[in-house]
Amino acid sequence: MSLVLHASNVNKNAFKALIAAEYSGVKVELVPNFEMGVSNKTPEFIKMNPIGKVPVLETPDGPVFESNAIARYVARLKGDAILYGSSLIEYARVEQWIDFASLEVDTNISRWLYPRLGFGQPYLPPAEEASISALKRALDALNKHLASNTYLVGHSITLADIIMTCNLFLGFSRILTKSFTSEFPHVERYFWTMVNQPNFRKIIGEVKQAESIPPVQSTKKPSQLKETAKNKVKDEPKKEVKKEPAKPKVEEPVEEEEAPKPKPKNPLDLLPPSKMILDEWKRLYSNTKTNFREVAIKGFWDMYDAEGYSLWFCDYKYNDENTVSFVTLNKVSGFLQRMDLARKYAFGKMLVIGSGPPFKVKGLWLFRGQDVPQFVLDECYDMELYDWRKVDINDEAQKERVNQMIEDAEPFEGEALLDAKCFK
Ligand SMILES: N[C@@H](CCC(=O)N[C@@H](CS)C(=O)NCC(=O)O)C(=O)O
Repeated sequence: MSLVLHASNVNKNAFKALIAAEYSGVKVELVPNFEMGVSNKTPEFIKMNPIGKVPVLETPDGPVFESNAIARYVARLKGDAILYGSSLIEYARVEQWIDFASLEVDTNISRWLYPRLGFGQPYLPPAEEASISALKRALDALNKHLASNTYLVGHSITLADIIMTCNLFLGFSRILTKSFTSEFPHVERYFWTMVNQPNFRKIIGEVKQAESIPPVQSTKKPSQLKETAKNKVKDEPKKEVKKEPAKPKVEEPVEEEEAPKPKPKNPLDLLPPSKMILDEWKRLYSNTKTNFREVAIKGFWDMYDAEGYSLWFCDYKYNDENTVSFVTLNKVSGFLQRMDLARKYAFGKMLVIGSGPPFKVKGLWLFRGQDVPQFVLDECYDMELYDWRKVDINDEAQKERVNQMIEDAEPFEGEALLDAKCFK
């Protein structure tokens, strides 16, 4: 018998086991035609989980409920337990972060979100304030940890990352807007890196950050509200009306479905045509193996169109946090991955500089148009981790700096290069 997971395919608690299954090579199937509020109320379901909540995993040895327990079972099934670290202390830390993800992060996101959506606890402003400040405290601690760690434990993804990311997913997709999360830049980097890993993407799909905080919904249906008004007796003693917690129709907030809108044209496509063909420059860069200065750099300036394109230097704002080489390199790789959306309009070089920590990260970018494109600023949160300065190409010193960045000149500004990465 294979493992059958009872849940719908939009349930972040079910994602935990499904992603763990991808990493550990375990086959888990979602039960077909699961209907929230119906399938989990049948006597057969209640036999598997007496509280009637999802997810539940059916195993050859009987059912398991509670999503973290299910994810642990799946992660350990194959015996090698790659998702649990490689020592007793790592195992303990995986458990530590699983508890933190559940009790400090998920609890506070849920206490903020669900009352607004009209389920669970009634909406009470002081309770909301308390959950927001508890959530900020948790995210601040997580942010500090992630400033010098790519993952929660050790040097690869563990079950703790899977559970933390699924919990953050609920927040990022429903209530944690950019203006809230930008206070926690390392959490942002971590979250977007995780959800873009193929094993996460396969299960969660594309993630979009909430653009606004959901408005407070009434916990009563319009018909119930009418009833309340009708039945209100004049001399009824004044007492707080106890709100019936509304039964969730959906097990989890689901991305609201929007009618597909025609894709607006990127404003950069509306600029006057340029004589510079970005792909030609990228080809020249990639194909030049010798005489780089004479061939590629000279070719670059020959084709450069200062009206259709602009050049930008960027400097990482938090270089003193770059104390671990591979974490710094991962940060830069993540940035370049997230710049994928600008491939048609940009070319970049990112240098990781220094022979020891703290490493400096500096870059050079060529963008279509005269500004850093707005859609890049909006969609790639890494942009705000850097100071941006437009290159003045009439200044020979700046031009020479551009050349050195394109050709990975070493030493660069007197220092060795740890790495040079190219976005093309
Ligand atoms: N601690 C549980 C929470 C399960 C839970 O709250 N499930 C929700 C959907 S995400 C549910 O089944 N709600 C239905 C209900 O409350 O009757 C877990 O992690 O599995």
